[in-house]
Amino acid sequence: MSNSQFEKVLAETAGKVEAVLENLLPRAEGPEAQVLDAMRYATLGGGKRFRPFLACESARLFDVQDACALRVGAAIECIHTYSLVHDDLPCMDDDDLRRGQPTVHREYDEATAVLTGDALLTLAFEILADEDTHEDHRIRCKLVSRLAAASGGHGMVGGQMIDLASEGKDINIGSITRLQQLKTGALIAVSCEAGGILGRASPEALHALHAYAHDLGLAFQIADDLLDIEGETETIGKTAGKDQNAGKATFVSILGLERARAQARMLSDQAIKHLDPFDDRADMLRAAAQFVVDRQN
Ligand code: GRG
Repeated sequence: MSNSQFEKVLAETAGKVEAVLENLLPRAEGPEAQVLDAMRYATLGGGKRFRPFLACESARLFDVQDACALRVGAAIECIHTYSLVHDDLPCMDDDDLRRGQPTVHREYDEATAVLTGDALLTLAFEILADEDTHEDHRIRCKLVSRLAAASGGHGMVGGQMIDLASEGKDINIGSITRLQQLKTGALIAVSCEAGGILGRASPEALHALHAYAHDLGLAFQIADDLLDIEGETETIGKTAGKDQNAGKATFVSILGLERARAQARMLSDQAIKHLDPFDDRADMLRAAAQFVVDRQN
């Protein structure tokens, strides 16, 4: 499958997820309207919707209804968006541009950006806990518990903490791999796992999906590090060269451009191999592994 065919399907899924998010995000009304407006601004203002795509395509392997997978994808996107809003704050990465538009604290103010992230995080769990997400409360509970674990102190938040604590320090490839597995990889992994949970996948199938997501997440992060150096601000929608200018340790600063590129390709190939137990319904996931290393934004 060519990258343009893949991008077409990715964009179609993004459109469906946005329609679901548009409905699930509260209307900006009442005295609290500012935070509700900022939630809509942050969430509906672009983004590839790659994590919802992974949830939908993993769910497709087990013939899960689209509507359920899209709700789970929307919940994961709320968590991802919250992480971006908080990451852009002056106390963290201090960025002015995200998804090609001013960051939330720039468009509104810092307190509103903190509250926007908080409200998106909690909205994600409200969506998952709703009966419309799955009729079986045990499946809903499992989704809540897995997403909470992936997002929290031993997941994305933990990775962010290690990242902040590593600033200005010389860290090795093992440490950066663990940091990125938590910071970026955990949410990518749970996106794939969620499709399997919705579809009551066997432990073997869940294991294969997890192995795929592990390698995919690392390849995605290496590609992100490469884009920080090689991408243009207009194309990537955020300030290019930030990590490099801040002297941050990344896969590229440790491995160099060529070895980092080769490592990303190797991980992408390995991710595709993990999908061997699945039939051609996994072709989009195979194409996604190719896409992450070829993407320009
Ligand atoms: C603040 C709790 C907290 C966590 C922040 C994920 C994260 C942790 C920060 C984001 C910083 C960053 C740019 C990481 C690199 C990988 C990454 C998550 C890129 C952005 O994801 P994409 O490319 O973005 O999927 P879009 O805009 O397409 O959704």
